[in-house]
Amino acid sequence: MKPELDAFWMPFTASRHFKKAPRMLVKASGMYYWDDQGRQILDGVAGLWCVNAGHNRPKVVQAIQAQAAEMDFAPPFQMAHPKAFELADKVSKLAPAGLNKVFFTNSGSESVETALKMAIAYHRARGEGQRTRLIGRERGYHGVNFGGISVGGISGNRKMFGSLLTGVDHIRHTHDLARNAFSVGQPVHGAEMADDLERVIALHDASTIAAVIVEPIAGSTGVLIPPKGYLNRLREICDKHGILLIFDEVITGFGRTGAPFAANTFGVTPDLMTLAKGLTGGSVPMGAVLAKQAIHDVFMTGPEYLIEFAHGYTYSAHPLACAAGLATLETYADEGLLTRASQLQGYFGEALHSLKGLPNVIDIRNLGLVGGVELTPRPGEPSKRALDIFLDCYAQGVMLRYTGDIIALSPPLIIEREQIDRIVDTLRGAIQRAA
Ligand code: PXG
Repeated sequence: MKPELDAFWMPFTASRHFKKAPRMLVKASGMYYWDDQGRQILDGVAGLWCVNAGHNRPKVVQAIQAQAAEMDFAPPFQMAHPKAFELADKVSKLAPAGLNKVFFTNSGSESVETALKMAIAYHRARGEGQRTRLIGRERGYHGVNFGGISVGGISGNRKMFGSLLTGVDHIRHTHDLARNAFSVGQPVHGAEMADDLERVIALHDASTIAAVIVEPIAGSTGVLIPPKGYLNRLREICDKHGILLIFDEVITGFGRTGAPFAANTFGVTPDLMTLAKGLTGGSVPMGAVLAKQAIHDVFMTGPEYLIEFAHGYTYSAHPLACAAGLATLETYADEGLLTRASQLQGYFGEALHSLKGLPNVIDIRNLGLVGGVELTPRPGEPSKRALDIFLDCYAQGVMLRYTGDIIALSPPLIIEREQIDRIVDTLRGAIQRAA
């Protein structure tokens, strides 16, 4: 290992393995990265599910540069700057009807913590302070802070960190290979899996439950598309019992599913929605929570000179992030990117499903411009086959993601058909070689 690589303790990385053969990116534009060897790499995963408009888009670059020169920072507590209001207004107009309040954070993890706190505080403010319990889902990913890993359903992210939040429970995940393998778009079977929420409610009593949080499509655990009717059923059960429904749209937000948000695509509106990633296209860290008017308004009581919601971050609505967010939304609008996935999903899906029949491929799933290819694990070496495929693709100049033995695809929404072909052809070769 080169000594200069020693100090950086890397996030979610097999760091000793990485530092022996680093994959170092130094430049990006549009659909491509370049590495430190000058190789061009096609980005099949939008950086990390975030670069939805493609890399280094001119409007975004200029907006960040101009903002950095004009005003670096403005305190967000008891002070503000105009772009924060402008961006909140634009995001609220883009959001599903009713989600018209916007609280800014700096990441998806912070958005999740913010939404969970909002849910508990909301019930308390309206006199139901006993509603403190939070319900997540197996195989859910909601970032890495304590609230997020507590409602999250990934044992690897939980087991090292003690007892987590109390008062959390989980409903079952929706992955059902036996009935739904090789589904195109939403799987047909499994709406009834939402009834698992009734089981959890029967155990704890609805009067103790503040909120249910789910990703409309579970991204990190391998692109699990919700069965038809499942999210509607969750919505109905939450309504019946006075429980808030939170959609974590950190990945699915900003065009990934073919509409601005997965809530639009699936026709189900949550009470709170967490966002990050595509909000600034990854250019400057930023997240947000969208809330229904009625949730916000419950806090607006008491003397006007007092702070209503004791929560926020030094960098909430940071000027650089707001400038980047405004320019990113403009780029989405200029190029129709927030609905582009709906035009490409047929082509993308067909290309991806052409991998059916290759050795070890046990499922292919897709919706909008997100896809997953699930493989049988090598005996005794979980996730190694997918790692080999990921490394092989990277060596061929295509960057993908893997999680467990699942290859995940979520390219920038500017992708062209030839680039879809290139990604799928490269993946085909790598799957064959990893047999
Ligand atoms: N919620 C969801 C649904 C996410 O996908 C977060 C919250 C946390 O966001 P931050 O900005 O705090 O990282 C995420 C993040 C992967 C992968 O490989 C996915 C994420 C992050 C890192 C890796 O699938 N999603």
